[in-house]
Amino acid sequence: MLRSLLKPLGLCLALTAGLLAALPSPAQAELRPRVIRFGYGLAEDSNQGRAVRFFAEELLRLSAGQLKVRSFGGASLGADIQMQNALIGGAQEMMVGSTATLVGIVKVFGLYDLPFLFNDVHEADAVLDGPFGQKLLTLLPAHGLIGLTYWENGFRDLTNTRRPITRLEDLAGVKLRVMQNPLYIDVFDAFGAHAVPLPFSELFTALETGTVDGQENPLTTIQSDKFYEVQRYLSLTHHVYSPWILLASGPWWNGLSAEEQALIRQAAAAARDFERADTRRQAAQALAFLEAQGMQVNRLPVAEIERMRERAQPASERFAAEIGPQWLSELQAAISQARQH
Ligand code: TK8
Repeated sequence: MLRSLLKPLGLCLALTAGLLAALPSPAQAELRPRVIRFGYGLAEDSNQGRAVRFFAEELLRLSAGQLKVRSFGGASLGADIQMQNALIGGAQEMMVGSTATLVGIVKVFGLYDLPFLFNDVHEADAVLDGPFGQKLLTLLPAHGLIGLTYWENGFRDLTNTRRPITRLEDLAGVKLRVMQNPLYIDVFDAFGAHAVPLPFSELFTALETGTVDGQENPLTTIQSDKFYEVQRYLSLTHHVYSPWILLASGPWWNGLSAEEQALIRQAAAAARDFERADTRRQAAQALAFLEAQGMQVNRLPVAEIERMRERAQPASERFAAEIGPQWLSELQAAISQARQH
């Protein structure tokens, strides 16, 4: 009896809920159906690809289906630098890529590439999400880019086909691909390697054909982009903590409503948290995977890491002087503060 009374009530409630959902909420009224072309460099099956898919789903959900991301992995829209320029020109809406390749636009971003800056990911999170990292993002809009948030690429390690790198001298004569960033060229030349700047999109082929002997990237990337197929030695140097940055096109961003911008920021923040957790999970398993693929792994003695740090010093000082020494002091202060917590 009670059940038969409740049934029509339930139906009625369901109908009302359906009607309410169909009416635009105030936020939705400010949303237009949009397709966002989002490019990235790594394989679709990578920590980068997974996070872009998470971002897309989150944004679709938050915007009730209005803001649709079309993602393009494997640098199919172009390498980092090309995509940055497409964003500046308004030909592409969003991307994620290395901060290191931004130096041609805002040089100060090279600060993150100073070797042995962060001791662990918690220091990196605190600095990137704190006032220092956010201040760097504010330098981008003047150049036609919006920096939304930092994701983790991770600590970089060395691979090559020549020999295990156990001390600096082992790098002598090794043709090593580096990112397109003068500080990397300077630092690896100072380490004794022959640094060759190349876009990430050309790296696998360059390794396969022997154009270069080696490269440096986080373990997660060595796994996802299958560098283990063409590289034998893996040396755990952890020489740089590399952030990724989620970027939007400035001209496009300025045409969005405040609500649309807020939803994109919200999805970007959620994707950052997802990405860091996912990347750290993968990083914890990647070494065993790479060993199982036949890579020969070595760690470096602390004294040898210390020698690398010293050898990189002049290049780091030259870079700090070029951008203005106050930037490095500010960054060092932010790191010290992060270390106290
Ligand atoms: C992907 C690159 C990559 C970076 C590199 O587009 O170039 O080595 O580590 O993640 O940004």
